[in-house]
Amino acid sequence: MAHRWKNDLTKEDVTPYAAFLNRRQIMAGLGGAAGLGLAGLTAGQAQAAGDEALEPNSWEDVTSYCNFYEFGTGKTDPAAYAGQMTTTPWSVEIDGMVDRPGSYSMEQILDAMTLEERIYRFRCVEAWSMVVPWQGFELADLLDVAGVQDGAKYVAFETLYRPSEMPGTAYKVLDWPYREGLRLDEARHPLTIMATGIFGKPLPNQNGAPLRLVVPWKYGFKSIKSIVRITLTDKEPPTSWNMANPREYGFYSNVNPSVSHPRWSQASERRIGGGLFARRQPTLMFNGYEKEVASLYEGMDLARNF
Ligand SMILES: Nc1nc2c(c(=O)[nH]1)N[C@H]1C(S)=C(S)[C@@H](COP(=O)(O)O)O[C@H]1N2
Ligand SMILES: [Mo]
Repeated sequence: MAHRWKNDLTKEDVTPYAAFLNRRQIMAGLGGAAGLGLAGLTAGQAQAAGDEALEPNSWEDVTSYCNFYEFGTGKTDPAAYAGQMTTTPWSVEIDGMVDRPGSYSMEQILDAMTLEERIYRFRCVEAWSMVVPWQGFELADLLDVAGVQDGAKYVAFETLYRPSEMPGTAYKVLDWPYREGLRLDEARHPLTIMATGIFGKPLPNQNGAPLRLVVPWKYGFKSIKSIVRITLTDKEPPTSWNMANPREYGFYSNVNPSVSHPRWSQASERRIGGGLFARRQPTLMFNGYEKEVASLYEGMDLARNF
């Protein structure tokens, strides 16, 4: 396909992020460090802490600490219950403002796409984060297969809704099916991917098999799982979390340390995976992808459009 991509975060590429963390952690170590648990660190140890923050999380972390409310609201519910979801056969309906609407089978999609790997930081609105090696393809490539028509401005996504295999949908915590949306330019951005795997293996069900969105500069809930419908539209689509609580969850949901969630700060995050150095770390604007995506929001008030 048109887009060729490689890891956006090789060891070399992430050095600026590590350096940023190191500065913060060294400063913290010199000042009131107790809260960060970094008192007494030498510069060398802080360096190691920064590097560690960029290592992918373990398979265990990524596949056992999950959010997938269709299987329950507990972090371990998806790993416990998502196994019953049937993912073969699978197809994705692509409709709305496209030249070639229709039902695209997973085989057709995989045939048309070249899978590659990218390591992305992943930041949940609940202020925890992970680093995940994904396999997938750029969403833009799939949109090109369907042929986006002039006038389309947004992309809407829907998750499978199959109550017989999804015990969590018995509870109206969200208005099922789970729905998400992006502006078309966000959807076409080369960082926006459709993931089909993690750690070189097919996606486990709890992580959104067989196909999920990953938008690394947005809070995790934008990364909708187990997608069965993609709709091109000229209107901002309704999204599940915004419908559930518009005060807490906006349409954009860009990672932004300076805009607090009403119930908790977004200034820092706890990296999942424990260990002495995996305490809170500062959250970066656009989750560290500011250079790549800030231009999408030029002239917008991000406190209003949160
Ligand atoms: N269909 C669906 N997609 C979803 C969710 C969900 O409940 N249902 N949770 C979201 C949230 S809040 C997060 S943080 C991520 C978690 O992805 P992971 O469990 O694979 O880490 O999935 C997102 N996608
Ligand atoms: Mo989340």
